[in-house]
Amino acid sequence: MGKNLVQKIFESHLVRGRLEPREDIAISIDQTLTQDATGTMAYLQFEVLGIPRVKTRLSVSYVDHNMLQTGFENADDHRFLQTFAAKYGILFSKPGNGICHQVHLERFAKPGETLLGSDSHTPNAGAMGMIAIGAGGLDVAIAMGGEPYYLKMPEVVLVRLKGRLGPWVSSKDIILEILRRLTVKGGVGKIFEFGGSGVKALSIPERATIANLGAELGATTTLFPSDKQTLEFLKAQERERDWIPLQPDPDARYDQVIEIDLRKLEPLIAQPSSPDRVTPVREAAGKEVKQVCIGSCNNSSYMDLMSVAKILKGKKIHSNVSLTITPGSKQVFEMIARKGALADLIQAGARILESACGPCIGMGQAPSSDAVSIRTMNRNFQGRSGSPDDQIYLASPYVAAACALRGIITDPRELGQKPPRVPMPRKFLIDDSMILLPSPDPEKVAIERGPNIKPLPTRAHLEDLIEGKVLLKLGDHITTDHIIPAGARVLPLRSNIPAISEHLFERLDPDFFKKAIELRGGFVVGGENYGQGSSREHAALAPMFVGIRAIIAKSYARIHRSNLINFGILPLTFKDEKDYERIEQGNQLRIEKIRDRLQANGSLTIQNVTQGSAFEVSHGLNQREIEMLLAGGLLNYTRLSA
Ligand code: MIC
Ligand code: SF4
Repeated sequence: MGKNLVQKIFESHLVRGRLEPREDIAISIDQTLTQDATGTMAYLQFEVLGIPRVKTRLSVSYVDHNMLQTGFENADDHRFLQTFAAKYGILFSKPGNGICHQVHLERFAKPGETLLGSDSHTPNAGAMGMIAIGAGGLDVAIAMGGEPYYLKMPEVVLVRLKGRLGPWVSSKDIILEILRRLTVKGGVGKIFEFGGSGVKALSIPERATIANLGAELGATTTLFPSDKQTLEFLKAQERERDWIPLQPDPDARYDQVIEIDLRKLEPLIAQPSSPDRVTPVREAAGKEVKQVCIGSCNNSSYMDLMSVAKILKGKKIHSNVSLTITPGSKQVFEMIARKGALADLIQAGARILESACGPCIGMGQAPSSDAVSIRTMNRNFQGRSGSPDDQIYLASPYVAAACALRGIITDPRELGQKPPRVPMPRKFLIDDSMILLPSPDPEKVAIERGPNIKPLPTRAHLEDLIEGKVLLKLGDHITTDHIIPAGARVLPLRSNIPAISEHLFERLDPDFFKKAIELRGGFVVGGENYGQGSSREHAALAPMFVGIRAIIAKSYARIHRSNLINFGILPLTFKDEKDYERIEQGNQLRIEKIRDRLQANGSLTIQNVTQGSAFEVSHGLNQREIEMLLAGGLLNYTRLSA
């Protein structure tokens, strides 16, 4: 029986289990990446493991999120990360070198290898034919310690592309079309493997746009073959030696097949406030636009920005529009500068931002009240931009450029017959001077810990009885941005759990933290896809810190469910969804004999003390997860089994 590409890479990394859908497996990890907003926690956790040097082939620590230095906090975190990397054998990508996913694609992603990253858009590197998975920081810490990564073998979906994209239609529209069809939970438990004749014409940056946004489907990852395009890109990055060809067998089997005829696609746009609210641009056309943001880890490549510069060259953006440009990396930044494209963007009226996440995560550039903002990014969850009533639309650089010129939502096909041509450069500008190598004398390196770096909160083993109030009852698709917001105010507290916990659920209930502390914890009830979006483990650490021991929801997003387990919080699901309807905020709940029931792998009964009733919940935990929970989380579990 022929193998698909996912099976081939998993097979060469399989440590435990069988490669059948939904089987528990463990794979070895070749590379890891962290960014500063999740990295500080990941490294504090790695430190607890007591291992002198990382055991991975390559680990890179990036600084790209917490770049506004309005106080000492972010700069302190950067110093901690730099000294930590030097001591423990990790490459350190300095602030200014670029956004983790773009830099990793340029300099490190390698066909056939595995990458685990503490950021949900790690699958970006799947464009290079590698298995790249987003996870919580603790999972990444454990992988740096040489342990395999555990997951349920996902189903493999073949996305068969045929034909070629028409003028002004871009790879962003391919993934927006998939989001339109499958929604933000359509990819949970799945890997999307791209194939078909239409793949051949897509360059690596175009593939990365798709793989990156695959995270919004809830997918485990997205994977492309390694072919001529891969070789061409690696050659241009002076990394030809990293290339191997990788294709599925001709008779490979897939669990599902999706077909997309590229000729039929048109420019698309995701409307506020979910990446799957996709419609043709022409249907949203005419709305007044006040802000356009081009860049982020999506669509910030050299080719993306060159094409925007060519569209804007010699023109002026609309007087009502604020346009920002974020080059994805120093490589991109310097190349557009040397080519003169940067000057074209500046003359057109663009505001140039540093190579960092910036507006994408609300680190500046919050739009004006109720304004329509067109962004080439990957997330438009309400309020993420920093303005509570934001109207964020997601679209390609072509659409963004057209909107910046006209000041209204505009189908880029109105700009002319064809977009300007931007070929792949034969050579990218290679300068790795902002990637620091680890110290050859690690014992001499002292780790700098400013006052913002607080010790890791710990937790004892799981209680046998959990009792408390339903502190919050929520609907479907609660994102980790709802649970722990990011943005300029909260992000600097990522290495300080007591302080960040004060922001827990603040956008949904400003008194949540006070209530949880007074009542010493309680329960949170959620709907479908609870915890979608970011990999931030603070969305589990902060609940743990305030004493929450169980969440009850209809279903969970993959990374958040793992994070809950990692920090000893039970991710329970309703057996009968009517029980979700019955339960009310403020109800007193009680779960008894938890340890015995889990040890016997049985379901749990929740007594609703207020209503005088009881209902059953399932946990769906495997044996390893049960043991982790009983131990009070992954760190305790790992130390016990060491
Ligand atoms: C995001 O896009 O939400 C982030 C910020 O990059 C997160 C990571 C984080 O919260 O630090 C992600 O995608 O995992
Ligand atoms: Fe940064 Fe935004 Fe990409 Fe997250 S999605 S890594 S915040 S640019």
